Amino acid sequence: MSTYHPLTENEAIEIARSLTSVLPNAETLHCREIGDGNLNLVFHITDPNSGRSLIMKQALPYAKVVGESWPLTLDRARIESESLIIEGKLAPELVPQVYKYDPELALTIMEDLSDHVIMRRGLIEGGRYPRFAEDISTFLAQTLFFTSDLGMNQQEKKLRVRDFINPELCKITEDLIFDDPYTVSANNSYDAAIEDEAEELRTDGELHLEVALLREKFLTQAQALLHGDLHTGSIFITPESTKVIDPEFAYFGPMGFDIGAVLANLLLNYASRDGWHASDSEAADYREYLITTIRDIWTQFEAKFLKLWDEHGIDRIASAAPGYKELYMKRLLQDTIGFAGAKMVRRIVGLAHVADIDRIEDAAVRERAQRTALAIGKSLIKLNRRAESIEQLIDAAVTASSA
Ligand code: SR1
Ligand code: MG
Repeated sequence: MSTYHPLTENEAIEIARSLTSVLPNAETLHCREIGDGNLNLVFHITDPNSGRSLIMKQALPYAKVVGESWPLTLDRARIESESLIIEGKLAPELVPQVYKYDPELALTIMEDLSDHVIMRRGLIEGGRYPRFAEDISTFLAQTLFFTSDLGMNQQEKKLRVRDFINPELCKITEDLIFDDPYTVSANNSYDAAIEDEAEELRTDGELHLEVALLREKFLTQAQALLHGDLHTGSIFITPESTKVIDPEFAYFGPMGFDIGAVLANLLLNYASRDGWHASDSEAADYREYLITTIRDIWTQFEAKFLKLWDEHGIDRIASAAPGYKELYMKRLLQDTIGFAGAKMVRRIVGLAHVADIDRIEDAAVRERAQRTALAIGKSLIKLNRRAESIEQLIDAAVTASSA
């Protein structure tokens, strides 16, 4: 059983039986494969007698969303389980507990979070999450600061960079975010109604320059250990709790890529609201909630990151050079805004879309949401190097949605 092969539900049950510390005295176990993501199998295993349960996530040797024609390394299961362990130490309570990692089977066995909902779905349904800004800003500040040269020994960091070289998963990002949307690519997919927008993306030189600069950062800047795919489908949530899952795209890259991913996915939801409310005023009210959340995330992240720097900074030069901190935070905001824009654009014209927009049934409302998301995305990409404040991101979103 231990040689790699995709597990059946019965095999998953047999493995679960050996985890007696999580499922003690289990007699009948139930198992369902519930993976609805782009890449992996996910087994949900429950013991109906005790009510205990766990999740088993198995990497497939190809990208499930495309098929066996797109081979993919199983090493991503190691990257994911090691990242979860690091994140769990830096941001306790904000990631699932890992019970076991099996390298042969590319299998991570972890805490079941099915009392939470996937945040993308929660937002589509109009849920409000009062803890989210506080939790995600803590997750970002803790994980990014303590894996950067500001917060960890710089020689140890280089060894960590080696452990998290993740070329195949990074290549997906490099293609899907920084290349395909701006060219004719077989990976792209979008509604015929927005062909004019796709054409504009292929010919806008100003946009191409900014995307090339963002791509250069993604390729070269090993600033901190990123989650690497921090969209709202990678977050489990309730009003009282936030759990970040799925860090298989983890690698050392520019911090703004993770922060931008969170903001981009809130903005994609923002662009979709007319598709999910009975009245304009309800949609406007929810958009206001999203904007407040975005503002709070950046403001709280910035305050927490600077506090960590003051209290735990290990880099004498970075702490002492006059003006360095201010410049560092300004560049981080600019990267956040640029990567947020790039992440929005790819979700409208590229390979993997978001349900927030794709599941809007009315074609005209869906088209409007797609155009709004592209307008916000493009304006953030063009704004990035000039940005001085999070209010400029907010203004760009409000302006694009009221145009
Ligand atoms: C082929 S994988 C497509 C997308 O799914 C993941 O969640 C990442 O966002 C990736 O770009
Ligand atoms: Mg994922």
